[in-house]
Amino acid sequence: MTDTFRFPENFLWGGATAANQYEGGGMEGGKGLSICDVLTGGSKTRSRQMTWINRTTGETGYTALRPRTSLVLPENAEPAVLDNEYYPSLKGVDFYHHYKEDIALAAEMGFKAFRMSVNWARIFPQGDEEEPNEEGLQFYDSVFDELKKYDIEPLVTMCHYEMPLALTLRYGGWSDRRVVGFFERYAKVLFTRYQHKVKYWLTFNEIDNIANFPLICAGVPEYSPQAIAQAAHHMFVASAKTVKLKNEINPDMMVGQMLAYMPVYGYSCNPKDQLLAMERERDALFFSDVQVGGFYPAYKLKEYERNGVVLETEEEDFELIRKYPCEFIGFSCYKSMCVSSEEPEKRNLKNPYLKESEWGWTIDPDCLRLTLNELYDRYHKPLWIVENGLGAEDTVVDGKIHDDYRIDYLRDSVKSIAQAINLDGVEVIGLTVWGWIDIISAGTGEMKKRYGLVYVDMDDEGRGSLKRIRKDSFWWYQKVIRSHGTEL
Ligand code: BGP
Repeated sequence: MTDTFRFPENFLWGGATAANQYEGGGMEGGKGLSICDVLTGGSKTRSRQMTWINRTTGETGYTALRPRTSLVLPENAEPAVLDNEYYPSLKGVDFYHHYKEDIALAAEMGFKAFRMSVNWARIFPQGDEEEPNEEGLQFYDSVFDELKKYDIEPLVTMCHYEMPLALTLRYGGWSDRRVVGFFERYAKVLFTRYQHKVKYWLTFNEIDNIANFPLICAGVPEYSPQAIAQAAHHMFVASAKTVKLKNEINPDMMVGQMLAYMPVYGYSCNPKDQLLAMERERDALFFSDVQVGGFYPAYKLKEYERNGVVLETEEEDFELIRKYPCEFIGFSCYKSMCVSSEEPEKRNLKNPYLKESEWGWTIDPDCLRLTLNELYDRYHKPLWIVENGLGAEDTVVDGKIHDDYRIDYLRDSVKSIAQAINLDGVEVIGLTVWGWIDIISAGTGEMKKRYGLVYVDMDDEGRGSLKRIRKDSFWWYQKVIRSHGTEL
């Protein structure tokens, strides 16, 4: 094998999950409700819905959650868990009761890193309390201790597409400045308690997705440029304060940013297509420019001016943002996009050079090398691919799952990362394959959109034994890790 495929000895191979899709135990251990706990499952063609109850009349109902749209519930309606409805996030795939078994499987594959998230509402059930929920803290103590047993490094997201529902109802989520203080308190509790167990932290999962899903990303029901910009600003301030706090409590820890990144290709060599692609890439890069670069870029300030967006800020904000940038960049990268100046309203055109997954996501391994280079050139900070993988339907045949399609996808991804390291000199900390064990899909709430190297016996309605079964990709990844990426 040539040097092109050699990975550094200390490369952190592993897998990724998120509490709202994995953990379950949604009503146990004193946990409060999170936003996603009141969402039903959807499908490729049907959006997830928020369920609600009218406290006066007792009437119940459903409101669809659509991208780039405000969530408006009927008057007097409050989000609620209804009887006889299935809520994927409340159950996840029950890591809450299976964590020992799951971590043993991760260790068997040879994981060096394990990405997970702490469920904010398990620590602060309402979000605005003074004191944390000790039972919740103990749960994560047990999980981190179990990881330690196998020498697996946790990578912990502090807010992965969830926050206490009460923060949305009482404050409108991150659009309210007071939430910065609640997050600071939460961060302080996590850092103080886990400083000797967790080194790597990520603040907000896919922060740039706030522009598509302000409710899921930031607890903001309103979809407007003003509401989104203001909430994002508060998150930037919170991010800087989190880094500052970390330095004060224990500078050995590292706080990273987490970006959803998709290279955007111009459909043709028409310069107008390239300009449009540049603008679309900035939709994501703006967030790393602030959180990692430490400043508001001029292109965004101009856009705010054009759209009449006026930020409410405090004097110290910009200084904090400048002084306390994130120390590494974690990003998810699954696919690329394609845009044309002839149809600018279309956010993504079919790329004739690429195949697509069953869920219509392009299969484009080169997007990893492109992203790694783009981000490294721009910020010169270490990078971590914290999500990549293929969502596909699996079939169990005689108790086995032959998922060559997933192996093919991941093999090409690993090659692309190897090229960025060996040909381009990009500094890469690790790779945590998304949904290394089958979990609920964030976008559709389905179970059948599986990313796992380990199968979980459960269907879209939460029925099944929850038994864990090693797929063919499990053995493949084990080999890759053992050989430091030289045997693909
Ligand atoms: C990212 C999220 C994850 C995740 C993944 C796959 O956007 O950070 O939470 O689920 O995408 O998306 P999906 O589950 O919709 O297939």
